[in-house]
Amino acid sequence: MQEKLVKIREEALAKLNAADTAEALNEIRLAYLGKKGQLTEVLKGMRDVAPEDRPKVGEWVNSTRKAIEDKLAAVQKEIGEKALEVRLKAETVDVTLPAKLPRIGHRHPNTIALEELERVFIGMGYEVVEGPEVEYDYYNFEALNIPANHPAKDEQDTFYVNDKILLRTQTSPVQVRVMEKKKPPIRIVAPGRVFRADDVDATHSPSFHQVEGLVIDKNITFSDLKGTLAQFARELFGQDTKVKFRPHHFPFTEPSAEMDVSCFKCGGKGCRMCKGSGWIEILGCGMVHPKVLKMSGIDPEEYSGFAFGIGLERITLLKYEIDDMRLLYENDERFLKQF
Ligand code: 2NL
Repeated sequence: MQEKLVKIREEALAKLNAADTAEALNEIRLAYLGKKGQLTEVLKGMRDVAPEDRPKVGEWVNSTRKAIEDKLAAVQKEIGEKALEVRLKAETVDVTLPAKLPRIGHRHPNTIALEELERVFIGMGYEVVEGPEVEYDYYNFEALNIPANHPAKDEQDTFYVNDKILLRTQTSPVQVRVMEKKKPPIRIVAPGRVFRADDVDATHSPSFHQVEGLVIDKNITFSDLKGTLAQFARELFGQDTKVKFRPHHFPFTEPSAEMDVSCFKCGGKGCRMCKGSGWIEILGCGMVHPKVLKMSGIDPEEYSGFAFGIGLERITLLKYEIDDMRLLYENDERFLKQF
């Protein structure tokens, strides 16, 4: 019996010394200590041992079991440490490798043009104001001297939410709200998205952007309008830029005009950019109609003012010599990353 136990121990310890994986260890554990293992078999043989020898044999069995268990634990620990070492080596991070650079976007050409425009007016003491894109018919039309049956209100020109609420067709309603709330002097620009029920082509879109401006104070004259807008044109298109005003009509201004700038590409000689005329149309403007002042609670006997409206996309297309407005809305990266 003792001999058998010594043999079991030596064999088990030798196998354990050679084992190098957790699976191998488990197999050895089952083979010697498991329910059908060799030591268990020996214990079953106790029946045939004389009663007076049983304590001694039991002790042998126990010491053999303990020797195998101790060795098993030691080898298990060793294997675990080796595995950890291998893993740590494999997972080494080389902190000297160059980082992956994140792709950083930039401002949309429309935003670049808008911020340039805002900068010019802020420099002249204007405040930038914004307002709702969904407006009351009153602020978009009525308060701007465009009455109920005016052709500018044609349903085909405007998106209506219901008969009192619509998508604004200009940013003037923002300025009307300021006139109602604030006592002059007023010097504001109102940039923002506007809507028209237009089909898409190279120069039209149902949603585009406008920058309107409004100045109201005592003794504001058409000279102030001309001087301000000429200065604006020079800052935006260069100091040599000339301006000219052509008579026009808007319901909310009287008199009204459209302003052209001398072509910044050819200097006025005539080229493809200005279609040979030497001039480029830039904005609409005029002296605020007395009726418009009155409706918003400003006394036209005491105050006067001028206003203007600029199509932002038009400025962006000119600035970057882009010939199709649709490019601004398609968000094609190959186009956008050029600016
Ligand atoms: C254009 C013309 C214009 C205005 C907008 C305005 C606003 C108020 C009162 C009076 Cl609150 N006028 N805005 C005036 C003249 C022209 O826009 O062709 N825009 C692209």
